[in-house]
Amino acid sequence: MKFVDLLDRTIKKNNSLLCVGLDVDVERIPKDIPAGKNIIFDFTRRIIDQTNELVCAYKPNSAFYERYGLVGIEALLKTIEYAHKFDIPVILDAKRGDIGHSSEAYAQAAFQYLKADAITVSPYMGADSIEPFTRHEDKGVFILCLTSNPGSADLQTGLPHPLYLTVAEKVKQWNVRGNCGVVVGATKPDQLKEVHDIVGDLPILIPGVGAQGGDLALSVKYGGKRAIINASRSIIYAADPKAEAEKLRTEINQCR
Ligand code: OMP
Repeated sequence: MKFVDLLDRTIKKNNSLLCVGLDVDVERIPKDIPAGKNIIFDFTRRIIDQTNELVCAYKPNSAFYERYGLVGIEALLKTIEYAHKFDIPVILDAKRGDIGHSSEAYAQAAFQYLKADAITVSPYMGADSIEPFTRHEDKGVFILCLTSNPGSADLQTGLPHPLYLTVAEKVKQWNVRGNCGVVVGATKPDQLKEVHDIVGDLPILIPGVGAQGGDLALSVKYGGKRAIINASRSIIYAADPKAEAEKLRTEINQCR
């Protein structure tokens, strides 16, 4: 099944645009989960058990697993496999992008080894760095358009014709197989509207609500019908992740 169809099906089934980010920090895992080599997967499995009826996707950020070495990579693999038991699509947040044959190696790692359904990539190296990902026609490719961090002003918004608008225009051209999306931070709602005006109904991954203080209502309003609203820390480290996910899903739906 194509990523966008899987996404649409899950949005509908769970009546949700919420994406829970699985950014694991062993120091913050609740103490009732036993320490040891399975701690990371035991934690993500619990979050998935608690939230799988409330989300449209999960987004593990690869860095939070890679930093724990082999144990972390194994946990990432098992986390993706476990999310699939509930038919929830997984967006691997890896922000890849390199010369063609290196991008193809990254794509194989993400799609064939880890079995992610979609990936985040950087547009910096241009079309031939993106095509090795979009070549995998059933997989989704989210291209960083305007990121949520303060440093996005250095290159993305500071130029006479802002780079994020050029990226949005390019993504439309690159979307020949219908599997591209863009990433726009929830901290930039006005620009999100501009991007949506360019890319239309392409999926827009919108991280930055919760811990980064992004604007939820405007993100939903301007993100369109495939706005994927991601929150990581504010959900997975809440005292009750299920209640927090439920609350955020409801808030999102009230703005739809
Ligand atoms: P929280 O701030 O804890 O909700 O986490 C946000 C997640 O989204 C992290 O994994 C970030 O790396 C990621 N992210 C952003 O915060 N801002 C962006 O512009 C892009 C991403 C991303 O690509 O997911």
